[in-house]
Amino acid sequence: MSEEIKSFQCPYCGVGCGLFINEKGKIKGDFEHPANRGDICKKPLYLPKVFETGRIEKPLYRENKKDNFKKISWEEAYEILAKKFSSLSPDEVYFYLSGQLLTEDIYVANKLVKGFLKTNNIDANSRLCMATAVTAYKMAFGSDGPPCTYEDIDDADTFLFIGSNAAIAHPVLFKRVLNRKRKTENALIITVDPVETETAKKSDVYIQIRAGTDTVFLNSVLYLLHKRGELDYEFIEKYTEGFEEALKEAEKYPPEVAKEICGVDEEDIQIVADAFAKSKKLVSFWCQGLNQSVNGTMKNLALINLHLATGRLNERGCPFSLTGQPNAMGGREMGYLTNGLPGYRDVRNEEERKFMEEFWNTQGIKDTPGPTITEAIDLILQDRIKLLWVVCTNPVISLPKVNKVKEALEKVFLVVQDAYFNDTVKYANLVLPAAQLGEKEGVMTGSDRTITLCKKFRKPYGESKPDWQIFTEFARKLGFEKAFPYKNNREIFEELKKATKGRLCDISDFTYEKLPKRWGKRWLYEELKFPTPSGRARFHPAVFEVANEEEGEFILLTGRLKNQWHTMTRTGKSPELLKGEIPPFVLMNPEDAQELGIEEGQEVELISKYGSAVRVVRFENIAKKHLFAPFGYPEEFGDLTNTLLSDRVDPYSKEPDLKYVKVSVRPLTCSSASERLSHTSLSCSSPDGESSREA
Ligand SMILES: Nc1nc2c(c(=O)[nH]1)N[C@H]1C(S)=C(S)[C@@H](COP(=O)(O)OP(=O)(O)OC[C@H]3O[C@@H](n4cnc5c(=O)[nH]c(N)nc54)[C@H](O)[C@@H]3O)O[C@H]1N2
Ligand SMILES: Nc1nc2c(c(=O)[nH]1)N[C@H]1C(S)=C(S)[C@@H](COP(=O)(O)OP(=O)(O)OC[C@H]3O[C@@H](n4cnc5c(=O)[nH]c(N)nc54)[C@H](O)[C@@H]3O)O[C@H]1N2
Ligand code: SF4
Ligand SMILES: [Mo]
Repeated sequence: MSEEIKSFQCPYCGVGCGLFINEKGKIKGDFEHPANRGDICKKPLYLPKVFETGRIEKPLYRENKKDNFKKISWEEAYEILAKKFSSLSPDEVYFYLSGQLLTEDIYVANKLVKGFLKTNNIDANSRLCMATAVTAYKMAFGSDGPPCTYEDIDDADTFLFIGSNAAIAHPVLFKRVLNRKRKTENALIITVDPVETETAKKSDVYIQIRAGTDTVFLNSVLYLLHKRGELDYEFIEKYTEGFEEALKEAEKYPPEVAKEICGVDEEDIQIVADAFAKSKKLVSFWCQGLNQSVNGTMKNLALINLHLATGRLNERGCPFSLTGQPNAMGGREMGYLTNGLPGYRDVRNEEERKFMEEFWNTQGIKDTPGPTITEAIDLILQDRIKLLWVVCTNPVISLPKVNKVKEALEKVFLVVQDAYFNDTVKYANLVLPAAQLGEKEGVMTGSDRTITLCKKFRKPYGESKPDWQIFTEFARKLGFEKAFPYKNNREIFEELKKATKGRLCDISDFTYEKLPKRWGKRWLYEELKFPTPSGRARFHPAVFEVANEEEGEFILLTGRLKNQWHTMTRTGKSPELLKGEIPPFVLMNPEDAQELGIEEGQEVELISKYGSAVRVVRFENIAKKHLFAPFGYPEEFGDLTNTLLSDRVDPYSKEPDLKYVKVSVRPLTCSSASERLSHTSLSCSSPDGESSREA
């Protein structure tokens, strides 16, 4: 793309499509971008209409949350912050970032927090998203980063989508898969999901699995392939370690055992085994159906085990974790989680820590990871964290166990740095207006490691500023002028890229002018040498576990809507995108509904150990005794889905179990069903006459 063309990476999903805005202000797909080659989905088309709707214009402040906000200047905002920080110890403050920030934003924030405030109290919403995939990739391959690229779609014949509804969550990528299928003889798409999603409907095989049991299913496939002698024993011998232990665990689950646990047929296990044994090239995609689980790391490992055991890496296939957010990858490269440092470094590694101390010309980076965001919520309630700075994420809607989160947000001194008035602002003491996409410049990394420059094409709204600039100015206010000299984003990029030199994610020779460009080889582990101590990829026993802390007849799953982006601060303002997605609904199996005397369109109250929410019932082919509710509706649409969820986490990745909670269903009586489907009001009475909202 030439200089004049205002190109950028889509601010929504991790496919990382290259887009541009034309002279008429319309957003189009960039034909020269390798991620999408001109393709685009519906969501970004409506961005220009909401650039200015509901934006935060000026810094706002109130010491007491009961008071109204007062408009203040940036200088006053920094004064307030500097005063607060000087009265708190490093571990009494906490930063909560986002995979939707630019890499430059993330780098500056992380440098300030870990390098100069000297606390590792920093995490990101990737904790709710990619933390599990990061953990599993590191355990198996010794390093993070998807081993393959989108080009691997174009010569594969078999695709497995497990715990991924890519048709709506990664639509341009899914279209690429469908295209490939159209052109390929005997191509096969298999989807494994408790819900017959749009992805499942467009697949050749749909396997309806009981939620939470993927580890068993995938172990069973491994068992079966070994029994049939269809593993790639040469590959296992030459390039891996730990096979025997992994197999031993898998042997607990012969198909006749697994089918009972997973609620599938033996034939389903055979189909997937055949695919791994016989296809020419098999790419498996996964996302939150595997990651957001108490058993998430094990689910990931069970899938990676299958790839290792069948030699399905590089030309023969790959395990491809789909990243959710547009720059979750950039965040990972810059080490924005509690343990990370730039260049895929880790605070626990002395050499890596020392390198960054020298690089930043500082000392005393802490050698233990900080608490994760769900742990930080507890620490707030224990009065051990007193200031929370939330950047580019909307935790009051997206964190689990919302009632507890609200209690913490009410208690803490809350700084919200956002482009829009989101629901978290309601709990803030200090609000900092951030410039959004198009109002700032910097880079993002998509799912397959391609880095794209997002150019600036409009003035920042009101007094809003780029996130990197806010952190830079605040760092200077604290006296760190020398370490934060940045006058523009380019200076930051020039610095951060040097921190990656010699690392797996080496971008030290990248320049803004030569983007988009992918880091690493097409196959990250092309020579089948892995950054583990032995140089081999590692099998791990994938041990099955499922939460059993609640009672309730149904398992509630949560996830995404086709045309909405998370908490709807932008997409929710577009009537075109809201069509068909409100009122907030829950998917239910018609047979389950019949047993409870529930009609389609009827309102029900979902009740868990942690809270309740009213939803309109829609029928879907979903596993019996399972329900699925989208999570992102803001409070103006009614009860928050996440009030129902527990905050238990996967023990390895500390990613919350966002896709599994037991609930009971209470039918509410309402007027006619068809009417209910078309309006958004959620007020109606339960059969015994009391108001459901107060119940
Ligand atoms: N339209 C749209 N697209 C998005 C987003 C958005 O908000 N809207 N958000 C982006 C982000 S950040 C992310 S992380 C991705 C998420 O993308 P996905 O993970 O694909 O989307 P989800 O709807 O969260 O969950 C995927 C599927 O997991 C299934 N599932 C639940 N439990 C299990 C289980 O135990 N096993 C299996 N096999 N499946 C299970 C659910 O039924 C659901 O269909 O989407 C990205 N793309
Ligand atoms: N139940 C349930 N809960 C979930 C999930 C689930 O599947 N089920 N999924 C989880 C996952 S995978 C994710 S990724 C999270 C997403 O959850 P959130 O991150 O909370 O959701 P978003 O709506 O994407 O929030 C982004 C915020 O950034 C603001 N923003 C946009 N651009 C900028 C900018 O340039 N700068 C700043 N400072 N602000 C900006 C937006 O206005 C918005 O308030 O939700 C998680 N929560
Ligand atoms: S597929 Fe994802 S990155 Fe591409 S245009 Fe759609 S939301 Fe944006
Ligand atoms: Mo995500």
